[in-house]
Amino acid sequence: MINPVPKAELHLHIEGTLEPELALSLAARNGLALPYASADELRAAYEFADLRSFLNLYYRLMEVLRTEDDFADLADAYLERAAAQGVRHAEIFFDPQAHTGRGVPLEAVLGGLGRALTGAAGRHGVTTRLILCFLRDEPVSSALATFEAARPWFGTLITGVGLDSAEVGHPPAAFRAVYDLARDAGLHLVAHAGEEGPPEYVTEALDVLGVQRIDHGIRSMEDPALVARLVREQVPLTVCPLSNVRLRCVERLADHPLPAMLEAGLLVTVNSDDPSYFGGYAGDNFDAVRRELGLGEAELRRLAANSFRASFLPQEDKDAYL
Ligand code: ES4
Ligand code: ZN
Repeated sequence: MINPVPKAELHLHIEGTLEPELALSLAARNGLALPYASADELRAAYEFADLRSFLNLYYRLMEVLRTEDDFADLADAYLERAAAQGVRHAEIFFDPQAHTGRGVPLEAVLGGLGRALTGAAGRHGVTTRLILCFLRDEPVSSALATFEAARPWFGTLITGVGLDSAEVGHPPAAFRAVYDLARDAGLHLVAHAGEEGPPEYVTEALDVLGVQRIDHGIRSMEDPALVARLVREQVPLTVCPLSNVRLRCVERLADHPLPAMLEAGLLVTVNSDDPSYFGGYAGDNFDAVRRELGLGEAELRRLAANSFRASFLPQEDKDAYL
């Protein structure tokens, strides 16, 4: 790590931190068979044509997560790695429907994540937030049922909602009702938009869902009027450079729009998305953009400052980092 600058991680799916070694050991612990004999064999399967092909492996592999201890071990391993890469604050997504849909109780998921996150400040020097994501390629009725089931954890463990999974063909507006409920419950609101989907999905997430941040948002750059609005309103965009290359949203890192986004005055941050699958954690993403995009010290400091500004930390905590 060349640049372990203190930073906040704002776009991180906890299920996407499942490293091959942990997947194999959890499979063994739970008496499950995986069609991969070794971590290297598993890693060799990490070759993706697009978001859908990644999601297929992501959902397949998370089947090894069964018990409260599994979720605690997953999150604790992530937080230890994040701390080593300069992450001081992590706002973590999880996909409850991907677990309850295969029979894992919400109590096991949240019991395990809660245990790891509660201990993270003391164990790893990392403060945390947890954001419940709805799967946009599942029915809205499932999102609503998940939201109601998670109510006991609102305001304590869960402090926001998001929207993820297969984007194209699943515009944000369908989820208006559940976002209205989340706003009424005092939760923060974010959504993935403009990763593979068009700039119109970004506008919809802002206008119909009322989100405070856009996850990815790189395709906003295709619409100058939208860019002007995002700059004017200083809407944070949680950009994930290595993810964009691995999922072929961007052909090569050298072609990534991040420098143009900074130049335009957008409130962009650099994040890791699914670090086990995409080649690196937060610090690795910072290193990659410094190396491949020629960003200088001033721009890296700006990205780190943006990560705290765009976080859901209280202002006095942000001020301590800025
Ligand atoms: C995701 Cl990269 C990405 N996009 C949408 N949903 C996701 N879930 C996990 N990673
Ligand atoms: Zn994501």
